[in-house]
Parts: sequence; structure tokens; C-alpha cells
Amino acid sequence: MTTVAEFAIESTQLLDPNGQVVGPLPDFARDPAELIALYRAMVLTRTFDTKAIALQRTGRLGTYASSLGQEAVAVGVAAAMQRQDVLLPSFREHGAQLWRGVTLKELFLYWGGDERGNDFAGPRQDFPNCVPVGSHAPHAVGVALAFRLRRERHAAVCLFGDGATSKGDVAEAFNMAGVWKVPAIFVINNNGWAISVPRAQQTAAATLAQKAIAAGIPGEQVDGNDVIAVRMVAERALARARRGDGPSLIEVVTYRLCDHTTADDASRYRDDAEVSRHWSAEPIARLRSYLVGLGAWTKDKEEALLQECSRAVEDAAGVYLATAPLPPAAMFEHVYANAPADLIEQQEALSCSM
Ligand SMILES: Cc1ncc(C[n+]2csc(CCOP(=O)(O)OP(=O)(O)O)c2C)c(N)n1
Ligand SMILES: [Mg+2]
Repeated sequence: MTTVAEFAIESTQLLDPNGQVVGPLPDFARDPAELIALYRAMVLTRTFDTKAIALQRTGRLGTYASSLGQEAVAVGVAAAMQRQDVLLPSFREHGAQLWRGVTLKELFLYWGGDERGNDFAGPRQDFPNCVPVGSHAPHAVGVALAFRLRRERHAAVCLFGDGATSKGDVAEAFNMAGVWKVPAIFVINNNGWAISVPRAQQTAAATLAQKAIAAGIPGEQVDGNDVIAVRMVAERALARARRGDGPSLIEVVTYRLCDHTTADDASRYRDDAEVSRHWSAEPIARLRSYLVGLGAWTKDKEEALLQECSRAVEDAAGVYLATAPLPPAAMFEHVYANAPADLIEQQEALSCSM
């Protein structure tokens, strides 16, 4: 018998749910301004979320995937990235997109079904949302391989859910990232649920992070409601990638406090008591408690921030609602340089029916 591998999965938490420090804080966390920027980004994300749901409920936005309770995942990861890195989000990472410079108006357009929402004025190299579960993980390996071949010290950062880890595309991406040792960071937003499938029914593995081990890449867990820990762990993985030390997998453990999307009613398959229990660990109150404890945050600052975020979101929603929709024929644009015959046929059929 030969032991070929033994592993332990590291799990990082720096702030507990009450905002008490329980681990050595990284340097950036010594500067309250840095922490306030993370706090602001999470509050803006939640404000956008609330407005998006209200617009969907009143027939003015398409189906929407809320990130309630998971703001620290997106914000923490994006805050660790450098501008020239490439973000490959799934569909619950508005917080990361906003941090990277995607505008509120673009987000509203996208969720309103308008492709112009994906034509980011800011981070043009970032990928649009990927709604097919996990199919962007191999793309992340391709982006990372390109960085390696061009000898550019950037990384591809790909986020997906716990459910996506059961997909073949994701396993194949881990595998090839390990073989080619590319600068790719895979982030699992483990929010406990894949629509109505709980994590326990998703896999018999004790952690999702250990799925990295078989691919020969490091995997670890981090408390996904602790934005400081998420940023620190992501920064560490990115530093390794930039040094040429290859890919990493980070399982960010959080909880989906919301329905899967506005097309879902989670009360049909999930116990309300479970949801209530998880509210006590949510990321925004946790960082606020810490900031208040430091003397860096007050009621007045909180009120001013809520007002500022609400104004920004309302203004962007107003611009979105006043934007004339694209004509139906626009759906044929930007897909193929040379459209295949069946698409041309459909395009012609559409123009005849107009
Ligand atoms: C390939 C594919 N199969 C099924 C779906 C329908 N679907 C959308 S989200 C989802 C669950 C995803 O769960 P998870 O990966 O945990 O991400 P979460 O939604 O929890 O963020 C499914 C099955 C899809 N979008 N794509
Ligand atoms: Mg999930």
C-alpha cells in the first residue's frame, strides 16, 4: 500500500458573526478606509438587489437572481483582483461587477433583457454573466492559458455555485488548469442550495474545496460572510497565480438568504427556521459591528451611506426605465460574424412578421 495523498482543508475566519476579531487581520484591514470601501460596496449591492426585485415584481425587469446574504463573496473576491485580471461571473455576482466598474445602469439593462447591459464601458475584458451553470469554468482556463502564453502576470477569476461543482465542465476546468498550471482562481459561492437541492444532496464529499485535490491544485475554505477573510484568501491565491504557481480553488461558505431567483418560492422546499438562523451570520451587519467597535462608523455615516446608495440606484433605475428597448431584430446581432443559414431564415421570418 502506498499513500499517494493526504490532505486537510484549511478554513479561514477572521471576524466572527458578532464582528469580533478571531484571527490575525491582514494589513489592508488596519486601514478603516479600506474596510469602509468594502462595507459601502456590500451596501450598494444590497440596495441594487432590493430595487431589482421591486422592479421585477412590478413587471419592469426580467427574472432576477438576488445575492442577498452573499455580498461578501462577490465584493471580497473583486477587491482582491487587479484591474487587468479577468472576471468570469455566473449570475449572482453583481457586487463583483460593481466593484470592477460595471455601472448600475448596465446591470439594470442586462436584467431587463437588454444586451447593451453586457457592453461594459468599464472592465471591457470581463466576461458577461454566465447563466448556463458552470459552462464558463473552461473559458476561465482558456483566459488563464492566454495570460501564461503571453507572459502577462494577470489571472482569470471564475465564480460559480455549489451546484456547479457537480458539472463536468467544472471538473474538466480544474483538471486542465492543474495540468497547464495556469493563473486561474476558481471561487465556489457555496450558498447551501442549488435551487431546491441542498448541499448535502449535491455531493458525498465532506467539502467542496477538496475537489481541487484530485486535480493537483490547492483548495481551501473561507467564511463567505466575512469579507475581510474572503479578500485575504483571494489575494493570497492571486499572488500565487501571478508568481507562476498555478491555479487555486476557494470554497466560500455562505448562505442564500433569498429565493433562488424571482421565479422561485423557496418556502416550498426550505424551512423558514433555517433561513432565520442564518440571518445572524450575514456579512453586512458583521462588518458594521466591527467598524462601530473601532469607532470608525456612526449612525450618521450609516444614514448618509444608505441615502447615497439609494440615490445612485434610483437614478440608474430611472435611466434604465427611460431607455428605449432595442428592436427584436437586435437579438441576431453580435452572435456570429457570418450567421448560419437557419438563423438567417429566422431573421427573415421575423422581418416579414413585423
Ligand atoms: C446547464 C444548466 N443546467 C441547469 C440550469 C438551471 N439552473 C439555473 S441555476 C441552477 C442551480 C445552480 O446552483 P448553484 O450552482 O449552487 O448556484 P446558485 O444558483 O445557488 O448561486 C440551475 C440548475 C442552468 N442554468 N444551466
Ligand atoms: Mg448554490
